[in-house]
Amino acid sequence: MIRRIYKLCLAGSCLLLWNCNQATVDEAAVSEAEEAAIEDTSTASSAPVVEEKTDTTLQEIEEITLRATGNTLEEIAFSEDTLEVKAMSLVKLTFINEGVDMPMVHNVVFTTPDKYKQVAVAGEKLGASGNYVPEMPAVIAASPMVLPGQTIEMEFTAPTKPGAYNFVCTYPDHWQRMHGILLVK
Ligand SMILES: [Cu+2]
Repeated sequence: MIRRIYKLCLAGSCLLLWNCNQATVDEAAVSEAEEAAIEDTSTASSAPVVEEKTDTTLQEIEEITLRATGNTLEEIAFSEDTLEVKAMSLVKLTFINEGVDMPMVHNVVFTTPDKYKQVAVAGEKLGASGNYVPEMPAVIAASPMVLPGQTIEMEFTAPTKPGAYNFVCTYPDHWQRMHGILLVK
């Protein structure tokens, strides 16, 4: 009887040992994978860190004001046809909605060159649930929707590459009259 219990114990401890070995092997595999993941992350994040260094302290600030005027679909317009900013500058935009009545809701969306119509049409399709601003690479920066009489302030970094970019209001049927050029110098 005692011998039998001993045998059982031996078998049990063997099983335990085997389990332990398995666990050790698995842990090693996991930590190797983790190390690889950490290495990957560090390599990937090293590039943007260098970029940040170039524009935080020396970034120029451009303060600009844009107004949305008019109180009907036939009148609506942006107060400026062209906004001019320096490449890579920090743009601080004050956007004033001078509309009075409720349908005069506006936003200002900055886009890559000649993409304002495409962005506005996609925004229109997206509708109110998406705030009329599509998630597209052509969108550089976008304000929230601004109600009649409201003023908002927003900030974004101007594109690195000089050129004639655009800005547009993506509220349905506004882009035809409400668009302009963001001249990046
Ligand atoms: Cu508008």
